[in-house]
Amino acid sequence: MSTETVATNQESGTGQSHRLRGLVTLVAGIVLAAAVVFAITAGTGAIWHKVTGTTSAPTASATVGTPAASVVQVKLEINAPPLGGVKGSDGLIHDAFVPGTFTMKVGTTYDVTIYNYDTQSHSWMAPDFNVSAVAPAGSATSPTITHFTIKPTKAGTFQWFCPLPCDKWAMAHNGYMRGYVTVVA
Ligand SMILES: [Cu+2]
Repeated sequence: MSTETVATNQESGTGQSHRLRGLVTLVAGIVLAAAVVFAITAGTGAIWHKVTGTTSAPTASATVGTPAASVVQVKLEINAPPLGGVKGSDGLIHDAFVPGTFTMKVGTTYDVTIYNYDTQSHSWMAPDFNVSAVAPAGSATSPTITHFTIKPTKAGTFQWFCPLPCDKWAMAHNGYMRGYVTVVA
């Protein structure tokens, strides 16, 4: 707005003073904007520090009466190099989640991470755990990373499978595009 005023007054005799006033307004505006940005940044920084301090407090969960829950990390790899899959009983390399079968404990929280090295997407679906996690297509050098959480509530053997059309043989064989999770008490 101030720049326009400067431009229209440039031809008249008072152009110089208007121009100066416009400049002063502009500089003042910049200084004010910088001060606001600084204030916001400083404020955010202070809040961030506060939150970090609170969450890292080791006694935080104990104060609310719940036992400190440990989260177990589980890594699943699809077609990881160098093989790019798992050899089947037919002698061919097939699409596979590795591991395809594993054991979990009732009440424990598992943070599962899927690394997909395949150039097509796959999915880890287990209705018993209410999980349907799609792992988007990646590559041998740059796998996609997908997270999901499981907290088993009852013991038993539960099937998981990849519902996306992929390697037909693998989809029909446990340990490849389907498998079991054994939950123990
Ligand atoms: Cu699949």
